Amino acid sequence: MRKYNVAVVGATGLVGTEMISTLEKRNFPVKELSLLASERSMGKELNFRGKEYPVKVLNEDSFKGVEIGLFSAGGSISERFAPIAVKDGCIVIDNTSAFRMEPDIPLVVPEVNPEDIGVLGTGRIIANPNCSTIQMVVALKPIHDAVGIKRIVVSTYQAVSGTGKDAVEELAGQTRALLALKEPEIKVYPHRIAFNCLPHIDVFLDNGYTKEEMKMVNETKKILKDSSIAVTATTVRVPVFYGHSESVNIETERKITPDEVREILSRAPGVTVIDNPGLSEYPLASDAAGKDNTFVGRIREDESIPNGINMWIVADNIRKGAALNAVQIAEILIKGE
Ligand code: L14
Repeated sequence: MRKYNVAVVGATGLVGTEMISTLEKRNFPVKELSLLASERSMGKELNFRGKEYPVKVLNEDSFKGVEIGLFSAGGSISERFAPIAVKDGCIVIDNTSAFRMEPDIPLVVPEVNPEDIGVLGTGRIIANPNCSTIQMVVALKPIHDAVGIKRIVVSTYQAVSGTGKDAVEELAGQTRALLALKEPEIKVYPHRIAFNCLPHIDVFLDNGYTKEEMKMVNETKKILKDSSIAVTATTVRVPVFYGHSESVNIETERKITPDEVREILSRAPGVTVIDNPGLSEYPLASDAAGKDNTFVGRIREDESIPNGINMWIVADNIRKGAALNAVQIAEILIKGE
């Protein structure tokens, strides 16, 4: 079996380290692994398959001979280095929002639109969607195929790990401080996140929505290839370390019952239905953390309209929301080889 030279850009971050362990866990055929990060990570080493790999400083020559580049070092790094990698013949799987809405760049969730990945070929960019979008479309695609979705109203409850290590430390530090009756330090978010909910993820736009909310709106239409679906989102940061939760309301073209939704989703790739309210069983961020699948529960009729369903969708934002989705894209890329 052919093996591939792979680079991880942003290797020391939460998503980068998860990408490395996902490549290992899924036995991705890696020939040479190149771990790239900023100056700050100089001197660090990371383990892959029992061997220590030095972290190298990302520069313009980093992509010579690299076939697949998994990027998760922020939008401005992708904007600068993805075109350089592409020129060197590398396929960039980019986890930032830098290229997602470019018409010529595929935006892919393997369970939803694998046909957009194509074959390895020469250098180009494939975008990995936003974490909140990924888990939502994994659950909604089979329903859209069955009865057509007209409108989606989503509110998210997003973990701090989406922001990175600093934010994970900030939630832990603020929680410790408050329980010790000390003043919490506020650095990463505009307000205290411990014991709080912030209706503010990414920056605010002119229309009053956040960029995170508009990513959910626009990416959903692109991935489902249906610009007629009406989508509106409210994205909220909650004091959870790992796992995004979403309250999702859909209006469908044709009637579908909660039982039919459960039946369809129980057969859907990448989905696990947990829906026994009588036993207090429903998806929880604490259970989804560390798992690959997207979990769906609280499936019930929206009794306020003729064709409406409410549900609760949860996934590990670092895994399916980022690292796993990117590695799944790479797996499909090399399948055609
Ligand atoms: O990939 O949770 O567009 O702060 C940017 C914001 C990922 C999550 C993206 C967060 C996101 C992130």
